[in-house]
Amino acid sequence: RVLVTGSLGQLGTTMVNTLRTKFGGENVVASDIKKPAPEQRSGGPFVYADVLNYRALEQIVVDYGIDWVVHFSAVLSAAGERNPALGLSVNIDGFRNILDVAKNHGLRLLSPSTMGAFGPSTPKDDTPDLTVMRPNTIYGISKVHMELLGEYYAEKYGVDFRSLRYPGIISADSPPGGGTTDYAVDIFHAALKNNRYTCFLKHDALLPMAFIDDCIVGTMQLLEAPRDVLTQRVYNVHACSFSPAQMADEIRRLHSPEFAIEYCPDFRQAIADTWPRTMADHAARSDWGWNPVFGTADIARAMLDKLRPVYAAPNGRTL
Ligand code: VAH
Repeated sequence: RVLVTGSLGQLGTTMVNTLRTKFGGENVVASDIKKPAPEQRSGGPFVYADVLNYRALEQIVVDYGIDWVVHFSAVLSAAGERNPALGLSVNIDGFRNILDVAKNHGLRLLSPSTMGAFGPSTPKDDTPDLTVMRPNTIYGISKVHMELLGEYYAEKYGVDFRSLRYPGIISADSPPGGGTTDYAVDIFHAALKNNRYTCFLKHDALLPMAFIDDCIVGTMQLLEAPRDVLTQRVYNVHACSFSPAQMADEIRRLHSPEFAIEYCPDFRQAIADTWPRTMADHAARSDWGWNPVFGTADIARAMLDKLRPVYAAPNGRTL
């Protein structure tokens, strides 16, 4: 049985559906601290789980006979700069609770990391798995802590800890919350709604990105990989890199030549400035088969195709 924390978030929503299709609804326990919409309640168990409460987590693991945990609860980069105390408690204290539950109950633990774990002194092109890691955001600092503590528990207590450093993830099914890469989702909603977008990053802020389908396939691959094929515990994953201006060009090509974008960079540009432009992910490819298929144009097409019907509907959803 699998427990997913943060199951109502951008990644959790899709991951729960994928896990349920594969393992059966009852075998995937979705959890969050928010109240699920009715459709998010169907398909299998949903429980309240505050990652800051060790006992409550332990109770879920015992009651449901959990074997694997996919830990998606986190305060993302922009949200962490707005509220550092919250970032520290969820990303550091919450992770420690999850790790202790994994240790005490023999769980496999997949807890994603991020390109945000790199910092201003990290080489920006083809950033390797092993390199300088001195991030200057609460998010990055807490994710480096997560990687190191996970590795420590793996060495010392034999916890089956696995992690992958995601690029920005783009999806149409569930909104991202509080990230620096969120513009790459917002831009499609704005294009379809108003045919114009004000971007909080600069036109040339080139960042690694991946489409949700590739992200979930890869996460499942790492989750299910036999332990002995993994030569490391934390893997870079990269699919494509683009800037806001390049994505705006794709939208003009695929949606409307009149699409207008203006740039009003805010504090999130300073975060983006510290992240890689591209990441090297050879180990993920050779160890467990990471093989993303969506490039920049494919992502643009997929997002427009998925969101067009939403905005064509009389009560099109608003951003
Ligand atoms: C953020 N999307 O922007 C997240 C992320 C790769 C970056 O982890 O904070």
